[in-house]
Amino acid sequence: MSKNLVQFIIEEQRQLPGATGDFTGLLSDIITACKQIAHSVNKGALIGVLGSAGSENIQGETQKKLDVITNDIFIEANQWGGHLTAMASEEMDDIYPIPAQYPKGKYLLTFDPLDGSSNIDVNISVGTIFSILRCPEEVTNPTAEDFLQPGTKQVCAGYALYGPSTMLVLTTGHGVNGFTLNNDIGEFMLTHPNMCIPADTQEFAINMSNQRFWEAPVQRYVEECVKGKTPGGREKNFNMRWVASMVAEVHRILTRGGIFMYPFDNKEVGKAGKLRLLYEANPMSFIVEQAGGVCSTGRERIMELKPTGLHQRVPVILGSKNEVERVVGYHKGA
Ligand code: AHM
Ligand code: MG
Repeated sequence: MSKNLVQFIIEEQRQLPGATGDFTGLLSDIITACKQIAHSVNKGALIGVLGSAGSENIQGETQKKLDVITNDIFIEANQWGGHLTAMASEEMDDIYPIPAQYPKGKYLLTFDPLDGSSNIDVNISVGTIFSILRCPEEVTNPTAEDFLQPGTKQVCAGYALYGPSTMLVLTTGHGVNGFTLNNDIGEFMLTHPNMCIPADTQEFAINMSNQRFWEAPVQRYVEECVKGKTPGGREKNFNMRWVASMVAEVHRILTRGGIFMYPFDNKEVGKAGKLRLLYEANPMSFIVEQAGGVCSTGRERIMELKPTGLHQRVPVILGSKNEVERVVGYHKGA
């Protein structure tokens, strides 16, 4: 029988001298949260959780009922265990310090509880993204500033994908492993060990409706993909996908390769892209790089950016090495 996620983490932790089990405890709380979210997402209309919550988050986006419910699930599951000092989420304006009645721990947790939530009412895959950072030493009353660490400082990153099956994909900096939820026994089982992204691909993902707002290097890359094996194009033909759920796109890329772009655009002044650095771009970059892929804004490696704000947005170009490097090369030449 394959091992479950907690067994896997305990075995990984045994390799690390001085490990206290704290991290395993935190991960097990995160797993509980993801199982609860899977349950809510799966029951959908049967338990009345679809539709709008009638509120807006800090990004000015209308919150779905499930955005709010899943945010609460994540907080409830992770605040009591004594592993965290604070949390930050896409759905909360400010950080969430661990309330005084619970013990505090040494980690910080950032998350997007339900990414791709515009898909929820139409029953298309959505996901949860999370990232674990160390709380700076001797900080007991954390501020947003303590979260502003580059992605290279992440201890762990993962996502849960609520699709035809529920999966949890994870890295602690030693490769990427995927686990599938066996609903009969309520455990995530190791089904996709050592996930690797092929260096080459013939599949790209981008929201083409934003084409007129892109910069020249992305215009050029996509134009060449679309032309394929015709004059002015490439040596191969390309296929295109756009699920509008980053978790589903990244999962596809981890499974069969591809390139995903939510690049810089000039659609709205002051928005350097759509996706958020701390709880979307950084965790996905950690996973993709650990699987042999590349992640860039077009100009810089995402994980080396020094964050300036909790909800900062960044351009994201990630996936198969040779294609991402090509796009980065076009930026250099521009
Ligand atoms: P969300 O966090 O508000 O759900 O937005 C993030 C999502 C990504 O999952 C997806 O890649 C992108 O936004 C879709 O954007 P668009 O609506 O432009 O297709
Ligand atoms: Mg999101």
